[in-house]
Amino acid sequence: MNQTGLQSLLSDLPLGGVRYFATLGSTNEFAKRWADQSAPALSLVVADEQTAGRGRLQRRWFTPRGAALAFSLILIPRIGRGQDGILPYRYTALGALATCEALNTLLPPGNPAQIKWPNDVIVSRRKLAGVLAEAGWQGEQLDTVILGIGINVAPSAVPPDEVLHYPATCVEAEAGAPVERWELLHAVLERLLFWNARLDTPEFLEAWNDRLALRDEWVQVTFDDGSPLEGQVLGLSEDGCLRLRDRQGKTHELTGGELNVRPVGRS
Ligand code: BT5
Repeated sequence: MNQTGLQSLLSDLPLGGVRYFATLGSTNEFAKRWADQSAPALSLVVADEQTAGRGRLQRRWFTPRGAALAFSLILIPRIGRGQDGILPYRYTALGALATCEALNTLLPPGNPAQIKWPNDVIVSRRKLAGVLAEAGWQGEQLDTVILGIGINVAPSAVPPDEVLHYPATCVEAEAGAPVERWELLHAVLERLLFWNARLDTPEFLEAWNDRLALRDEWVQVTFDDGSPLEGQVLGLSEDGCLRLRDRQGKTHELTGGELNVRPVGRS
C-alpha cells in the first residue's frame, strides 16, 4: 500500500484528508497533532507499522509491519459537556461495533466478533482488536475525538503471550482463510461512517448491546485504583454503562473509564 493506493481505495467514502505511513510512532498521536492543525472532520491516518502504538493507561499496542491494521479517524463532534456524560464511551463503542460488523462478514456465524466492554473486540474469548478513543476538549465543548483502532489480521500481528494481559488472536486464524487487509479497512470505515451518523439513536445502543460479550457470565472488574468488583453481566444500561449484578443482588452501572473485565476463573 502507499498514499495514492489508499486514497484510491477509499475514494468512495466521504472522508476528510487521508494520510498513509509505512512506519509511524502512533496513528493516534499523529492524528491528534493533525487535528490541532485543523484537519478536516473525518480525516484518516493509517500506518502499516507502529513503533509506539498505544493502548489505554500508557499501555503498548503492537503493530508489526505487514500484518495488522492500525488507523485513526478524526471526529469533530461539537457537543457540550452537559450532554456528554458517556459520550467518549459511545465513540469507543462506535469503533468496536464497526469492527465487529466488518469482521463478522469474514468469520463463521457460530463464532462472531463481540465487544468486551468497554474497548476490546474478542473472538473465541481472545482479543483480536482494540479501540482507543481519545477526547480533546475546548473549554466546555468536546472538540475532537481521535478514534484509533488496531486489528490483528495475520498471525504475525499477534504478540507473544508473555506480554499480554489477555489472550490474543487474529482475523486470519479465526476466519481460517487469508484476508485482504485493505478491503477489511474499507469495510470497517464504511460501518464507522454509518454508525457515526447514528450515535444518539436507540438502534446504535441496540446494535452495541447485541454484540456485548460475556452476557450472563460472572466477571471480575478491576477499577483504576485497584479495587475489584465481581458480578454477573446483565447488559448495557440505556446510556451505555455496563450493568452488573453482584453476589448480594445489587446492580451496578459501570461508567469508569479504565477498567478490566475478566471472566471469573479464567486467565
Ligand atoms: C487497547 O488498549 O486495546 C487499545 C488499542 C488501540 C490501538 C490503536 S492502533 C491505532 C491507534 N494508534 C495508537 O497508538 N493506538 C490506536 P488496552 O485495552 O489498554 O490494551 C492494551 C493491552 O493489549 C496491552 O497491554 C497488551 O497486553 C495487549 N496488546 C498489545 N498489543 C496487542 C495486539 N496487537 N493484540 C492483542 N493484544 C495486544
